[in-house]
Amino acid sequence: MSRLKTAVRLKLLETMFLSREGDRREGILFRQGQGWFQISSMGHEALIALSLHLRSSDYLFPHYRDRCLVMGRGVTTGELARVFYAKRDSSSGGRQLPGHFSSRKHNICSLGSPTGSNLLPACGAAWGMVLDGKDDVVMACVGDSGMRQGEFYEAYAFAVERNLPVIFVVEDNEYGISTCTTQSNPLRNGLFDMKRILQVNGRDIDDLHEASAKAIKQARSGHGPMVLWCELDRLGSHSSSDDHRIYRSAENLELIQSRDPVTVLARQLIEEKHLSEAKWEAMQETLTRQVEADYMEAAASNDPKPEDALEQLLGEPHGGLGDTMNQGCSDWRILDAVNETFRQALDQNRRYVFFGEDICDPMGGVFKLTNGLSTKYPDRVFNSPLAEATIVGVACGLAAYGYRPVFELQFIDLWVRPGTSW
Ligand SMILES: Cc1ncc(C[n+]2csc(CCOP(=O)(O)OP(=O)(O)O)c2C)c(N)n1
Repeated sequence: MSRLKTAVRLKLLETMFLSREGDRREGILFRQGQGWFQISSMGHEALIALSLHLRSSDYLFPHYRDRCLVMGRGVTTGELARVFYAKRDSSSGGRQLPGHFSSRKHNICSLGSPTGSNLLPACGAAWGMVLDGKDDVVMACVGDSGMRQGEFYEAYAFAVERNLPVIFVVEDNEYGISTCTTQSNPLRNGLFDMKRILQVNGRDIDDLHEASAKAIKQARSGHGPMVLWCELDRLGSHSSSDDHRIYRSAENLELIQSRDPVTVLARQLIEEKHLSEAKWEAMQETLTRQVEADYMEAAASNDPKPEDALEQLLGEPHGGLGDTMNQGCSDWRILDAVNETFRQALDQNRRYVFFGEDICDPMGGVFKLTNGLSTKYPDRVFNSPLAEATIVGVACGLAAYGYRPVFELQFIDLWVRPGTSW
């Protein structure tokens, strides 16, 4: 395995410590009754090395333990502190939980609370890159427990089917809150085509750097998705609402502390004489003071205002279709008007993409709404797999990336309402 240059290792150590200290500071503040929730990334810091091969035009759909990875993309402690306090001038204007990282500037898309729900939108963004003919990539991260959600398998299947430039990063810390995942781990259960999996020591920046180089190169060069399976440790409790001493043994806690990636990297650098004990002490002291100052400044900044509540919800409306919409014939059925609207949209704006079950010709949709469209616009009208989560999730990602997805759910009334008889 090749080693990163010393200057890079020192820089990564600095950011890893900053991330660790930010987590520690938030833990203290939470216990003091400041802030509403905290989820720590302690133990996941070495994942910052995954950012080294990413370009600024690539996209990241992070896991909630990726504080250090998003810092590797350029997010600062001050910004994260404002997210912790849900301040007005934070990435979501105070709407999102801490840990639901986002940054428009750095192409970091926020996750929702349902685990695994960031993966299909990640595929949507990756599809947008392919439609644009770009060689950018998407990195989409998930926990080892969250990746048992159906969304992971739908996302993986869609990415393979369409050869999408996605690197799925599984952050395998062996736990989903209190449940040990060793029995349910699909990698150990032999579920994957191993050609697409790279197993990585997720505690080691060099291993992560090397493996991500391979995965990103494959995705960037049009060979489809890869899964980076990173083994690492969750050093703290699941969240501020949990105490992992209830379900983890003292021996296990001692073991994971002994391989703490921040301490291990600092010790390596000291042993190799690239860092002295005194410098490491001084670095920790300076960074700790810096983090404290960032949180004090964030605490004093403005809270969101009630009148901001409706801001950031909708994008700019795109140009309308104009008067031509009124030129239909009096004998048109509603579906003829819808079909004509779709045709004009595709005609006038290359950002429109259609996707749904059976929407292509010769079927043209089970209700014929999309009749004729795939014949005229084969590069923007596609049949989807029979997978509604894929349709909705990919639409979200493609829209966030800047397309105008018109995605059809064939039937919405498949579920019987309580009290309704068949
Ligand atoms: C769909 C859904 N079910 C349950 C939860 C509650 N929940 C939040 S995190 C979590 C465990 C996730 O573990 P893992 O994916 O391994 O990530 P880790 O916390 O270990 O980093 C659970 C059960 C949720 N947020 N969403």
